[in-house]
Amino acid sequence: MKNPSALAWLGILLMVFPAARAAELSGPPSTDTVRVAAAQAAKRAVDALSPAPNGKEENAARGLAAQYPGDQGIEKDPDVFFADDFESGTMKNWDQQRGRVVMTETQANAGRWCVQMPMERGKNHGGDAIKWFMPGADTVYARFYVKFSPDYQYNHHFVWLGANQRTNKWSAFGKAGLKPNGTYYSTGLEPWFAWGKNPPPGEINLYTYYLDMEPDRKMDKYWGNAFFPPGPGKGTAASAARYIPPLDRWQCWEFMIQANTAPDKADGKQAMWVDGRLVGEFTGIRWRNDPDLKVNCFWLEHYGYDEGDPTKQYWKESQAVWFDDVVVARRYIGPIKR
Ligand SMILES: [Ca+2]
Repeated sequence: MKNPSALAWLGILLMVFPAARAAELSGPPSTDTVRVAAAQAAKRAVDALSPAPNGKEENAARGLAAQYPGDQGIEKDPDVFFADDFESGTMKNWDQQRGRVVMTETQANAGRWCVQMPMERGKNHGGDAIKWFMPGADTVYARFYVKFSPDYQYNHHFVWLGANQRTNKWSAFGKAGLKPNGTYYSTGLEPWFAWGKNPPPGEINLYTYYLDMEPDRKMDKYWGNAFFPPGPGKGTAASAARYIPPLDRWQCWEFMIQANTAPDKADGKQAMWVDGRLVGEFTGIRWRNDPDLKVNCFWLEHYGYDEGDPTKQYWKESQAVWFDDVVVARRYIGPIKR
């Protein structure tokens, strides 16, 4: 089933993500009204592109990757849960993959191989690959390299870290629109188009499901809450602090979740980096009320062109992303030491 039809693909999605994808497929045209409000509130939005992430530069020596030039051997580090440079030319290191996942020997960030996930209008919704590392940890970082096609537009959802119950590896999936019940939390490092205010591929933000998240009061639904740079609060879309990633160039993205230390304490955090520079750091997050609920899943995803995709008016026939050099670890990883 290399190229499932749109219907077949929908069937697969509904089987695996009954609530999430069904909600998105059947939901109203603009599901992310929390973000609409944020975007509308951003009256002070500036049109100038951010030239570079405006956070402080991470100390390279602090990064785990600094100890492993070329990432060689990094997968054996005791702090690493998972690493894949795709040099096997396969997706054998992943637990599962779906949709358009294409191994390619051209354009790798490092080595010979990388993985391409194209998205083709009317044919598919992109592709994805999932890796679990049960039972997981309270603090998890994920770093990957990404490149967008030169004429890329926007997507609906992107790369994700999730916390599932030890006894149910799917508990964080299929929760779009639902009130958090303490059995999961998740965050996605995503580019957001801000209803056209942000040029492609959109500004990076963390799209987050957590215990104390805010509902969409108009719809009485719980869509992911977006955290925009620079923190520590949620911020607003298309602000002066936004970071718009470049197209047609490999770049190093990293994000982390640190769970709260007690059920009643909002002392958790999350953060994101581009090319080793801190872009956003967000605190005061109560992710969970069960200390056993740990971050244990990494989802490499390029998803869109679905019925709930708010970027519909910008769709083109096809667009693609390439991924390479994935590392998931207990501590800050940082860019590859070349
Ligand atoms: Ca590679």
